[in-house]
Amino acid sequence: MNKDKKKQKIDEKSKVEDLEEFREYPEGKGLTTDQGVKVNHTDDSLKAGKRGPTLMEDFHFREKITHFDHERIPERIVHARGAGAHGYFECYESMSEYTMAKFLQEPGKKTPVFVRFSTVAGFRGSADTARDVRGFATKFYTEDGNYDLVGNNIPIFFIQDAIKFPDLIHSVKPEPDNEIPQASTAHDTFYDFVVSAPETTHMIMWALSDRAIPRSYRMMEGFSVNTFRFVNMEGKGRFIKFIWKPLLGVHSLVWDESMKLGGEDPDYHRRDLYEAIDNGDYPEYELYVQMVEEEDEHNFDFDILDPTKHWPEELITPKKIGKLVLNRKPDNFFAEVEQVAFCPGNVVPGIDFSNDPLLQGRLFSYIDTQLIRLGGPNFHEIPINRPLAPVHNNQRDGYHRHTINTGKTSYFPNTLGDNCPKPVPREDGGYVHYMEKVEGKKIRDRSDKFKDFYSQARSFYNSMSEPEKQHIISAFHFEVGKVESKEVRQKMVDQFANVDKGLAVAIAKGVGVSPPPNGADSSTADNFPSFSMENTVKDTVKTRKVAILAENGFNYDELVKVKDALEDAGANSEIISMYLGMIKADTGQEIEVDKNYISTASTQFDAVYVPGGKESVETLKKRGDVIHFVNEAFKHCKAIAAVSEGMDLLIESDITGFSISKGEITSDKGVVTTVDNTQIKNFAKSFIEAIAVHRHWNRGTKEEIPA
Ligand code: HDE
Repeated sequence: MNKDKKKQKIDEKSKVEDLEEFREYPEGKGLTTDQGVKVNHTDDSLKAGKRGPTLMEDFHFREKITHFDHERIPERIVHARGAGAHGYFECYESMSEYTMAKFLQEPGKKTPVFVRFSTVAGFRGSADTARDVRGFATKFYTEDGNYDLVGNNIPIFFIQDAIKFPDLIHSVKPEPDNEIPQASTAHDTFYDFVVSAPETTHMIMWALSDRAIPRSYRMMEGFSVNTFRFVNMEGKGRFIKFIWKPLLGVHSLVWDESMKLGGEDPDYHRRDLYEAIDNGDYPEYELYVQMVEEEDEHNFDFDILDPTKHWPEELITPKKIGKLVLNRKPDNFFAEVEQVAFCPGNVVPGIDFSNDPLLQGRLFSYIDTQLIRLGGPNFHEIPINRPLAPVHNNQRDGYHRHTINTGKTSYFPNTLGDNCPKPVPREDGGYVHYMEKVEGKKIRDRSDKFKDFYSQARSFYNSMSEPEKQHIISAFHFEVGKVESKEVRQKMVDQFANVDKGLAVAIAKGVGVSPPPNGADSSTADNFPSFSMENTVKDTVKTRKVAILAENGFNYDELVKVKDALEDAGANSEIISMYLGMIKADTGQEIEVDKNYISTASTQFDAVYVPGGKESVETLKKRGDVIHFVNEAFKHCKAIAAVSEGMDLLIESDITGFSISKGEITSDKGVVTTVDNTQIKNFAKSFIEAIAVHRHWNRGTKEEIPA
């Protein structure tokens, strides 16, 4: 349909409605060919006799097989594995003082969006929970055209100049001789690159932190990474970076858990996203912008154009400007998630680029990759990529052209077509590039401040809580421990001595090389609390998943009252038992089991609850898989609660190092217990508080637990 004829108002649903003309509904319909011819038999090809050869004239067979043969397109060279959803962005307050971007002018204005989350290194079929950076790409379908905010969940990047991107990615992808390992940085070529390009140091600190193993796409931040520019109606520019902050807080898995989930549920993040939308628990994030006045460009210890440097929130306060809500799953994964094409170069009036050399290269790469991935220059016409704003220009033809351009002129200027489509003046919304003065000699070099590779890496380490530091050291042990070249392992230790000597000594110990003779002391570096996930929001259990372990003979009240309290607080719970079907309480009521121990694992829950009931707990205590379930949840630092006889299961398992109730409700290191089931309401409250903490890192003996 001609968009000019459609109503021009763009609201939160307009992209979803725009896609309607392309949706196909099979319900109650007859089978047809691609030509619309009704098909009356699709089980046998047309043959010359019952046992004879298939005939070429069987157009239905030919069409069906041919289409199948051509179903695959190249996967993305990076960010191949992902999941996406529709939603809207709502502006909180007018940003007209800073930008003329139309979607940021009016409080309450809603703009439809499509978001794709991804991992970077793995192939399209790889596991969601691999240690990796996550992509967080948002397409805003604004009235001024599409704006793509193509960010990551880590605020900086490995390299400073896009020219090194192919080298970086060749080193991280599976090695070329054997295509091993899948979706993992833990191999020789990657760390060989790291030690050869020390600008990677800061990013490695983030990538080996818990940021790289998020609990959920719904619980991670998003960063523009690159420096952009806001430009207002008067033409004044400011340097900016964007941050998405999830309302549920920023939370991670633990490494052992993320590895196990890779096998137990490789679709863990994708499933989590779609389940949340199905349950009406729409993922929400607030958009913040950090702004730097042009006159302050050089007032920082770091160069604000250097993508390996973060803009600490403590130095450049983020301003909250709006909210993103994801409220609709795609109807068809290929048509929407696979074919969506993001490009950081898709900007609208009011948003412009900086000279960040990584960004400059990105502006070229994305369109280039879409040309091969989506098969030609008309990928902007694929429904998910079509802007809601009308498109008029003299671009013509090419593979898969949909638009039927009318008229004789496909050139400008012209007289035969009244010079249309004509350039639009700035006042009427025509995009005018920011008039930045640029001069210089043609050189292959970078600004001096770019050459400080270590200061922010030190600040990052110094800003971590003790458990976060321990997790980083363990991540180094895993990653560098997988490197076969002893020389590269030694170089890693020597390089990270520039971050912190204690860190380097700890790495050396785990990977069998010499500790460094000298090194930096990160405790003298700046401390930025915003770098640490420890300081994130921990006031909600909304959408957290709780496993309730019960068998026949469970205590009905103890189970149901806690289950209800969890649900009231917004958490979800599932009953796990030996077999699917119904289990019976000691007072006769029946309740349906959601999962058994074969079909799930503790890794798929945020917390565990064991209600009492003598017979139920006696059965649980005898089962190795149940003991393993509890041990594993404890090892992964999850909240665990048990009431009355349920406490016996905790005693039977291998978990230790916390106090258990002798009467009153006891909550210690995330283990909440009570012998007194008349207190169930307060007990549930303590359990909910323990779940909201997300993980209880202060459990001393968890390494000794056999799970
Ligand atoms: Fe990308 N990146 N990238 N990237 N990137 C791609 O484009 C590239 C970088 C990011 O869900 C590719 O369509 C270069 C930083 C996301 O579809 C490709 C450089 C950040 C996605 C490409 C970078 C990103 C991509 C592959 C300079 C965070 C997935 C497929 C070193 C701000 C988007 C595609 C989606 C995808 C190039 C670095 C984010 C090859 C040259 C920094 C979220 O064009």
